[in-house]
Amino acid sequence: FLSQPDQLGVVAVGFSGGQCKPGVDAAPSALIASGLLTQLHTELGYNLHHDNTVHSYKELMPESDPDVRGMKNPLAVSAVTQKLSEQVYTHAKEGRCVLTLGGDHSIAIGTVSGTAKAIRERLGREMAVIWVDAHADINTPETSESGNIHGMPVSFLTGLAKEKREDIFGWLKDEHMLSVKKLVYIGLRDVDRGEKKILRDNGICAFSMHDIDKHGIGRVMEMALGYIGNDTPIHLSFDVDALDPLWAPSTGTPVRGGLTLREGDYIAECVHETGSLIAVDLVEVNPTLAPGINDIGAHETVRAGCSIVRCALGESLL
Ligand code: B3U
Ligand code: MN
Ligand code: MN
Repeated sequence: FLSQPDQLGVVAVGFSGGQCKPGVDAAPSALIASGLLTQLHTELGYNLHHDNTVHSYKELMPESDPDVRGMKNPLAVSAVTQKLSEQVYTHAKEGRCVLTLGGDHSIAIGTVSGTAKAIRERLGREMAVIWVDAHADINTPETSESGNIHGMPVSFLTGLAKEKREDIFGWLKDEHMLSVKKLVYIGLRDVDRGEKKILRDNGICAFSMHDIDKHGIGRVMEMALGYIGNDTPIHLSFDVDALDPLWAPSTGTPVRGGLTLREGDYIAECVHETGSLIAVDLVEVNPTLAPGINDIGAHETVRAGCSIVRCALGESLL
């Protein structure tokens, strides 16, 4: 095991500033209220290290936060992710697997940078990231059409986008970085033109929904894990919009033609089976975007998110 097998660091991040729709900040409370952390403790046997706080990082919010290079809320996203990076680092440095409940996907700037640094220091290794998402989230500020930073985290984490200002991701140093060679996407189906060029130019390993239809999820996971290689620490960053809106409708940018919940669970199970999992992010659950009567869409989405997390942490082991 690359982390202590029964110790879990938990960070709950109620942050929505990486995109424009309010409500993703309510996800951690909804996931916790549905019993996720209790189950991880009582059913899966984890010793949880959690401050029992859903962080909103209000104290970090700037009074004014004008666009920079087209990015929306750049100061807020930078400050929150910098703080989160330290929180995640502290858990990972102790050898704990780290579960982060988001929040929109911009928070991965904090989670991935935090684990990357800890794994370098603790194991002298470069980790890999499996990014499960309908979107590639690899826009640079210049290629982005929306200006939403949740569509850019991978470009900042890999150094494809850079900003000198310390207060706008300039705090990301070499030790926080992820190699483009250690990144694998699964579930892509809504990738911007500029992003497709970035994926091609950098030879980034990506399995789209087309690939999953063609080969099946079993073969795709063999190829994805084969690409990463044995014994490489893995950070799983799971955007709930990778799932088809049938299973996860309550999310900011649903895209039809996605993973079944069973396929999502299978991805998480395969990553667990490697024994190399060092962190899991679950992001983009938005319980306030709830189609259907009695918020059924929100309940389904929260249930789906909980299922993915439990699978990644070993629920399906016999
Ligand atoms: N690629 C688009 C849309 C998007 C990215 N991530 C989500 N949506 N969830 C963008 O805004 O960069
Ligand atoms: Mn995403
Ligand atoms: Mn997405």
